[in-house]
Amino acid sequence: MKKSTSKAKASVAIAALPSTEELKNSIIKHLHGSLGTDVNKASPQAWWRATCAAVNEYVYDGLRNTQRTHYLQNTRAVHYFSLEYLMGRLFSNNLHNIGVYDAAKVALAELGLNIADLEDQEEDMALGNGGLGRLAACFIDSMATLNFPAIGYGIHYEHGLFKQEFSDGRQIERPDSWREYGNPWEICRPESIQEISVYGYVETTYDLQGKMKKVWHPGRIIKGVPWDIPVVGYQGSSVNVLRLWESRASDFFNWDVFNSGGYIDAARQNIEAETISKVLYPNDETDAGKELRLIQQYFFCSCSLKDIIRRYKRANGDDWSKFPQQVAIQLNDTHPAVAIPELMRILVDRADMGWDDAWNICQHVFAYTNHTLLPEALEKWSVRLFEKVLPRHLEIIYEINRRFLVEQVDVLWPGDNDKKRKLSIIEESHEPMVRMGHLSVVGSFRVNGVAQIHSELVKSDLFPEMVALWPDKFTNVTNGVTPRRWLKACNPRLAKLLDETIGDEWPRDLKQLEKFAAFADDPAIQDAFMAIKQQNKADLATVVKKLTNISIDPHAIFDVQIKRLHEYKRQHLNLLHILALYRRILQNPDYDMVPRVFLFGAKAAPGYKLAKEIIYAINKVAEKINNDKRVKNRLKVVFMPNYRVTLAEKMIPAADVSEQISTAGKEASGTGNMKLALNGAITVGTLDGANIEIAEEVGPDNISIFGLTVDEVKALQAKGYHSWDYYYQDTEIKAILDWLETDYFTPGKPGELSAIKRSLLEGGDPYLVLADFQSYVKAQEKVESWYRDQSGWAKKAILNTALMGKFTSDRSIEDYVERVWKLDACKISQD
Ligand code: 9GP
Repeated sequence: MKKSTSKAKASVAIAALPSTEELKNSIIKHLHGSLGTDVNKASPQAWWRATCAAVNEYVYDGLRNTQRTHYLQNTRAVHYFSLEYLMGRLFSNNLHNIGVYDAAKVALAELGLNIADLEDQEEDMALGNGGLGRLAACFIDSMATLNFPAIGYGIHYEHGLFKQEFSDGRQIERPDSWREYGNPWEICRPESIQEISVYGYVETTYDLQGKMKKVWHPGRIIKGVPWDIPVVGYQGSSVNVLRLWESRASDFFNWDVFNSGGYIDAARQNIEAETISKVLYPNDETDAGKELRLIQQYFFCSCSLKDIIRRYKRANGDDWSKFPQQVAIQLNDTHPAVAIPELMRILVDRADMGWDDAWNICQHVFAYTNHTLLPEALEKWSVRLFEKVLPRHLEIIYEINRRFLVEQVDVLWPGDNDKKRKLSIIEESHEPMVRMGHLSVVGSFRVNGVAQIHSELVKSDLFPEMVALWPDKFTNVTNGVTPRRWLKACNPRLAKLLDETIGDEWPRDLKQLEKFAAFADDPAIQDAFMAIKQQNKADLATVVKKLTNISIDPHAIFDVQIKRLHEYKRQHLNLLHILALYRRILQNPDYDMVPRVFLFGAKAAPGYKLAKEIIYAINKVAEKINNDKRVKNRLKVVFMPNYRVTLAEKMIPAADVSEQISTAGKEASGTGNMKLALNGAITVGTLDGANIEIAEEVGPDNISIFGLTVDEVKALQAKGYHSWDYYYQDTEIKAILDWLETDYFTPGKPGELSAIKRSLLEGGDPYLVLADFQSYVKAQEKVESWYRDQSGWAKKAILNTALMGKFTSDRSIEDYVERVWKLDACKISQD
């Protein structure tokens, strides 16, 4: 047995890695000493926990070294404020990143255990909805890997994203209790508890010199308890922290009520306080518009700011002048925008700083990432609600706005009231609203979109006047994904082939993949690549059978669409294409097509009716097609239940075709598109989000592009789009939509699937599904013709993997560092 006793390299936080033997001993030590059980009776859970504990010995070593080095060097750090982190499982990720996965696999095997069974013991940490939350998870991985001092801040939700089940094809939501029995990766830090205030009223007072002072008398105080999750950089680089706040009732407040005889009241307030971190809002790309959501946002921002200030003061005392040099705060969408008035409040009301100095600090600390142009996702809070929950903050926002309108807007556009109305942070509608997007732009020194085209649209369509005011404020950082999780860990067969052909540096330097392009025509590599895909597909077929009882043929094309369910993502366009193929097969029993399995994975926001109808329709169509003997297995349709990170890790390595079919201009970037192409899937996609940049990288021969461009979409909508014309002029479209209205797919219940037709016709087809339909069908035919030539396909797939180097989240983070954060990497020294 090869002993892995490798000593750490420079800037590696973990001093020495364990050998297989040492790991084995440590696992048994923890089984006895931490779990209180024994080898002969330990459950898989106990083994998993003991292994986590053994690994944590090294993780904590790295954590200590990282924190000590950052403290001693008083480093500038970035603080990533995000309401969502879609972490998935941490077991294999941490093992891979530390570099002990293989040793642990052997150690466990020698103990009679299969590492994959242990991996299955872990619940997904699903503290996010979709792309935005998963991006945050990739980013903290990259920041640690690249040795950037960084902390992720968020909420320690008791329940993450709901679990999805299907009942007769309909989505049912079940609570997700990811840490019901504790989570071995987190550390509670009661020594860093913070208290925050909400509700109440503001009193105006004057000191002896006649200076006005605002005093906020809060109505409630809530305690924030921090839980730290170590974020292990690849190959034992820095071990950073993700700090998540759990809400509890303040002891002080509680005792007060309790002592005055209000036991029931105290208990109720306890429950109310704990409700704040109870659940993640399951809305994706929609404004939840709930009081609790605003309190969640404020709760985690306030706790995090106080935590940052505590750390800053420990190193710098009361001298605020260095604050902007030491602290950068990245706002992940507008969700944490309330941090801007909160920092102003702390500086002006608590630290007695003048407004101008305080504002100057804010404007050098905050940066804002916009992740969407969808109007329904641009948060607005009613002034009424703000006043109730955060009365002092509303006053501060008014003052920020007043100065902005007078000192900036009126100077550039004197007397132009239309401009003022458009740019005001307060929207003067019948119900006045606080525009969090405007607040974020005004209060930040940098604003970025998440793909080139999206960043352009942020400037041209969303904030053109803000660009006129501050042209240098706006920039782009194209998203990326961590290749550690999304290739090395989830596709070990392909990772091994890459190691053997181009060396093993690629997980840390993804541009190395380019070397793999030289093998695209090599028959031996083509065979090896296709054999790996085939094995991955066979593995997925087993998973599909287990989860859905549907048998699929691993030799068919695996065509995958995995993402949240939303009209703009157009899962229903995919469905119309499936129906077109089915209809062709029924009309022509000998219809010649390469067998194809359409695989979906998607959750719909519980309140999003049409999205749920689309899930139902796909499930019903699937049921019919999968059981129709006339199809002769040319078509299969599978909707995987409970799509989540862990399922993505199984689907992505097995995909042949990647569906990225949003209406141009609607998908800000996408990141699933990157993961799938990285694993050798060919994209069928529109010129939207990062698809455009993927097309530039892989070249037109290796991607199947279709549909209207952003400009064409705008032109069509300006001219007037009439979806009925497509219905009447295209017999295939008409037949399919009419088919959905019959009871063919829902025997005895005609009209059950008619919601899609209604939205496409009476509803005006807001996402231009019918306009893009025929172009989509052609793009699919092109892909099919490519697949018929297996060697040609292998070449395209290899080139997809080889040319995706740009899309590592390491590159995104380096772009943030250069364009926004101006951070230095910090070499970690050991004890
Ligand atoms: O919809 C975008 C998606 O395109 C992008 O890849 C992701 C990460 O930047 O953010 C999504 N936006 C949201 O989830 C809400 O703004």
